Amino acid sequence: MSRQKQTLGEFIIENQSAFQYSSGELSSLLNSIRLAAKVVNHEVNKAGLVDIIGAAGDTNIQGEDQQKLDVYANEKFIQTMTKRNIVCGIASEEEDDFIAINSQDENNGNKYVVLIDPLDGSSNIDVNVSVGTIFSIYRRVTPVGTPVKIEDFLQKGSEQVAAGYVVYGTSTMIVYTTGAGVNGFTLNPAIGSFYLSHPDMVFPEDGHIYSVNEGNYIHFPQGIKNYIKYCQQEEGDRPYTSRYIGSLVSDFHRNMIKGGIYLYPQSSKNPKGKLRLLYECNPIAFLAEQANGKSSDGFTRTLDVQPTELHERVPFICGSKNMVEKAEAFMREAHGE
Ligand code: AHM
Ligand code: MG
Repeated sequence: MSRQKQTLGEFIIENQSAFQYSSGELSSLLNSIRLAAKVVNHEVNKAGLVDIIGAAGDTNIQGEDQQKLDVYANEKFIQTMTKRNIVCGIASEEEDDFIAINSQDENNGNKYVVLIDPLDGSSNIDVNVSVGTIFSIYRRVTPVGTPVKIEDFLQKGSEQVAAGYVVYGTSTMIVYTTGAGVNGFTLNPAIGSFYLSHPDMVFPEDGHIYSVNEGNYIHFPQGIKNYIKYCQQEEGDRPYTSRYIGSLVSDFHRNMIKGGIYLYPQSSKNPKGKLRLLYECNPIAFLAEQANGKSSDGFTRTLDVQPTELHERVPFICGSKNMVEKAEAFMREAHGE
């Protein structure tokens, strides 16, 4: 069979044995994410029909309440993973606390916890701009068959066993890693299957795109201001192109394919940045490193940060290796290092 025609389902099974902890459990988990992604994709694609089928908060023709899409996506992902009984805990950007799933049952041998941002960039939905789902998978650190605890979720990003995203864009894609490179699969909506379309994705080492919300420029640290000025200078292959969608998944996806850097730094408004370490930065950082890219807060590798709370935020700089290193050099210089 030609590799290009491989479906995601086939790919998951064929690569199961290459995974060091292979037991089929991770494959089932990835398959459940694949299924939920299809359901959410269907709903996201109807988002423009609000005038016809009713907006969030309305009651539809079947007497069902219309939900906001981020709430819908949250429920779908949690339901799919809970019903199939393949994880022992889930933490979601949409929930205040983590959810334990039969984890106190001593017959429950499930080892994995999932952290998820069910619909990232959801303010873009109303204007028909792409959004994404981001997920991150760890092995629990507490013993199997005992209740999951907060420490199962507060692991360093370097402990991830898998991570990925779904981008609901001009086409819908799942991109994921289990620590052996990054592969992308595109949904054929006519058939409802994801096909391997982007095998072995890698960041170009250098790039010409910088992605940052420049409206916050005045509040940025000096190192970031200096780096942005560097991107805009006319010298060598600069000035670079500025591209900012405001959907992390889409900005990252484009930068990985074309070469670029994404920055959401700390600012006087958001002293720890805006993005969440566990639901957004760690999974994207794992993908970046697996694709020969780099990710840090300007000083520390994202995957080395020890989380202290579920909804913690961190400054985030991620993308082509040489670009991230340049931004880090500007940060160090501004700190007098
Ligand atoms: P969200 O989790 O509330 O959707 O926020 C995350 C999003 C990212 O996808 C995006 O990169 C960023 O927020 C954009 O923020 P801003 O509008 O401040 O530039
Ligand atoms: Mg988010």
